[in-house]
Amino acid sequence: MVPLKRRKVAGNNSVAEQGGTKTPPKFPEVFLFLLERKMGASRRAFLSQLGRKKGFQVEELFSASVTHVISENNSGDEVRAWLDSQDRTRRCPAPLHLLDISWFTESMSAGHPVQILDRHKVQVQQADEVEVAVCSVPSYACQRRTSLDNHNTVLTDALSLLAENAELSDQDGRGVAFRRAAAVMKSLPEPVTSMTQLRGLPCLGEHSLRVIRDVLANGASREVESMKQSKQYKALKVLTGVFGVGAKTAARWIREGIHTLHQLRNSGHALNRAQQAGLEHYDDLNQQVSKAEAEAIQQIVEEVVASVLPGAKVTLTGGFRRGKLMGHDVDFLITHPEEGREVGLMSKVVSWLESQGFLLYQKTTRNSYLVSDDSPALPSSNMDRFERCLSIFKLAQDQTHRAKQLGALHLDTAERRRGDSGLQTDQDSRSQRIQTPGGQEDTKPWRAVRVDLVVSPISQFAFAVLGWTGSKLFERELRRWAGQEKAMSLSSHALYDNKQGKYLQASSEEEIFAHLDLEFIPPSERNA
Ligand code: 8GT
Ligand code: MN
Repeated sequence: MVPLKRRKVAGNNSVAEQGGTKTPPKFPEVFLFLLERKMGASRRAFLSQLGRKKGFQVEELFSASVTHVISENNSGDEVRAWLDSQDRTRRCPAPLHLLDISWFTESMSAGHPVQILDRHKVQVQQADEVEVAVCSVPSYACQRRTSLDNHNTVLTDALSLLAENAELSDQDGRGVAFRRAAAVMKSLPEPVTSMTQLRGLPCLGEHSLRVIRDVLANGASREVESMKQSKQYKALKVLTGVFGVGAKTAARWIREGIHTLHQLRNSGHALNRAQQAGLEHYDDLNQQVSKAEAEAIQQIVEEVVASVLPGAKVTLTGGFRRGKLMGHDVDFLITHPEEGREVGLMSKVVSWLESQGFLLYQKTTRNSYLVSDDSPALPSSNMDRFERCLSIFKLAQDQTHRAKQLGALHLDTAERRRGDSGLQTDQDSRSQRIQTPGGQEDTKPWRAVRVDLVVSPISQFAFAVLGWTGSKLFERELRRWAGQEKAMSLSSHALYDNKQGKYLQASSEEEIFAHLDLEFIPPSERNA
């Protein structure tokens, strides 16, 4: 039992540090700000202290988090004029209340925030746009439609760069905050030209607002520009541009003084197979993949899949499914309408592609989600079924060469159907397939493209297609929505309802959105 006096202090001083940890505020939704104008500094200090004693959060400085502005002896227009002079944008969903001191004193006597009545509100002549500001942008990206039509690319590029830098610097929390801010700006129906347009928008933290203000005022953000020029950022970009190199490895190399590919090659570091391939095909892999190239690869994958398992279905996922015209890789999801028929499919597809010389690199793994995801464990029978192949494809550059690649495939398919061994193609005949009619090898008539293949059983297909369509932030927000708002766990395999203690089945993306109580957002509007 805590002595009465101590308990009182602890209870009353909600914002005080208690042994290093903050006690939760009594009214977490309420942030008061007392206007000093006409009230005077000493009365303001006294009232602020009183408020805190009663368990209210009273802000010293006016900021985005304030929900109630209390003034004394000010007209509505005076309060309004003061508010307009403040550099502030508000967050959803808290409306900003402009209140008279009477609301404050009544709340103090009541010991809680009393209901706001008309007589508590300061009277403003013209329509108070701040008070009526509607919260038209919901705060989870999965509640919004975000097409590719971005009206604020300068702002979103700046915020995305800060996000990228944070992620490359092992600061994922900051990265997500900038990604969310960028996503809100992407969803806006028109270009932002003034800070007042940001009123009521969610997910815009102090730092993001500072960057936006800078861009609006000066055309660019000083912070972003100097970051782009920094040695650290440049080196992180170059090194993580090598397929198989993550932020941690890059940071370690930078600490050893490695900043360029040249230095990496000469460092004597033993690179793994993925990194060797990444270094070898660096230029190709850092060049965007076009929709036409993605479609050419799709045709190849479809041919191979059809010959290995007739009836199996190939779906192009990732950014291309969202309507993007360019991407950094090509993602495919493969399934078969009969549960279980997909078992063993991946290894056959990969052997085929390899035997035809289509793969410059490949690594097939059991899906790592099952190990790392915090959703409940899935039945172990699923464990070996969900396979993924990370590969680097060798794609012929032009139509003639592509036709040859496919032609060779057809030939082998026919041979295979006759019972010949299509898998035994040797290296020589493989390389012939990219030779010109004269037998002379072009100056590299092909390019390397990153391709991800995933095989899913049909029972998990809807979850897999939703999970692999992206965008990354949209996926993250879907999972956050599921967890925080619905007490459910969503993964690329399943949806688990924690309250009912059971998995919810779905055979389409629409059904998953419905389980989550979300309006269906089509792929083309998931570009958050
Ligand atoms: P891009 O056009 O630059 O390629 O962009 P993208 O296609 O949107 O991004 P991506 O990095 O290729 O990822 C595509 C989708 O796959 C994203 O939604 C991402 O969350 C998802 N994804 C991975 N890795 C994994 C993974 O290991 N498992 C699953 N289920 N999804 C993944 O990127
Ligand atoms: Mn992709």
